[in-house]
Amino acid sequence: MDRVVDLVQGNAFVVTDLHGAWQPYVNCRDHFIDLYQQGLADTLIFLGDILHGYGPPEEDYSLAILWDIMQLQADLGSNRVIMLLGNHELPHIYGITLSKGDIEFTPRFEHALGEYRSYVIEFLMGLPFCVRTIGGTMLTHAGAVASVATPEVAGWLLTFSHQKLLDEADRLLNREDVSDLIRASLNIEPSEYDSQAYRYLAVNGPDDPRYYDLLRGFIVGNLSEWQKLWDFFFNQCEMGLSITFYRKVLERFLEVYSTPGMQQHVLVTGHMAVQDGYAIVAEKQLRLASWSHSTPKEAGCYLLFDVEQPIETASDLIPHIQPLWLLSQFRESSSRWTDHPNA
Ligand SMILES: [Mn+2]
Repeated sequence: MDRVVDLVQGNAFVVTDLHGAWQPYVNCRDHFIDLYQQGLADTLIFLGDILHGYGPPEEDYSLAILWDIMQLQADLGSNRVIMLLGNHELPHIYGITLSKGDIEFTPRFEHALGEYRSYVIEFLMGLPFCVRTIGGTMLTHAGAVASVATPEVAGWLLTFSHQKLLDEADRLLNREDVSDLIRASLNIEPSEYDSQAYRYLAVNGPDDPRYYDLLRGFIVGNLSEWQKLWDFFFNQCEMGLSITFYRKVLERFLEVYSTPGMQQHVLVTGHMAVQDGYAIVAEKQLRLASWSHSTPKEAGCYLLFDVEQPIETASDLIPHIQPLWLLSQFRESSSRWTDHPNA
């Protein structure tokens, strides 16, 4: 499967990391539609991490947003609405649990899926990993990391098959003694498996066709391929490195994910916290935060740029960064959207 979308014309409207926040999502969507109808924007791009609110369940609209994006894509076309995979979507494809400190992100969404499960998981499995533009701006969820910045790994990721990895895990699972595996991998007695499978993956007992998905997730997480896949979606970029070294990693990354005619010079990402909505990293990366990762959140930004305009350094994109929030507009639209579906 082709995991890259190449854009050769039009204006791209880019937002990142909404993490289940309904009102910011609606602001982005409606603003894009306004611009689209005026002929000022052509492609809406989400840079992943739509899922998983950090707050209480009643404020987490992850499923409602994802469903709305799926509808919007069906209405406008997959060339108009692009959602990239992020590290908060990826675990759900594999039944892997994601947590940070005390926060367990994945169970809430697994339980919310219900009758939507097969459509949503199929949608997540089909998501692209990156966008390249003719002007040289590449978009992806996280940043550059040495482990995925080789031609071999790039070739593997750009045509990635989730099904192949799942099939490999199923093959290994069938070879194992399940009780031993439960004890060794999950560190529980087999009698406790039912409740754990329910808790993490909403699996309803031994008759559920997904009964062993929790175990399979553990197997996937221990495959060497998983680590490289995860590195692409979750990495810390320049943190812990000298900026000179990170710049080299970044340039290598951009080089190996380029093709002739689609030479990429600048990387646009979300994923990490940013003061006032955006930051330039190592001259070649623009880190954008539309809501969750912006400090303060109301300083969140989107990017609106002509994909044909040649871009050489991240600062070339600065004139195209716009604030998402005008507080008066926020108050007005908050009262307009009181009937949102709850996730
Ligand atoms: Mn992320």
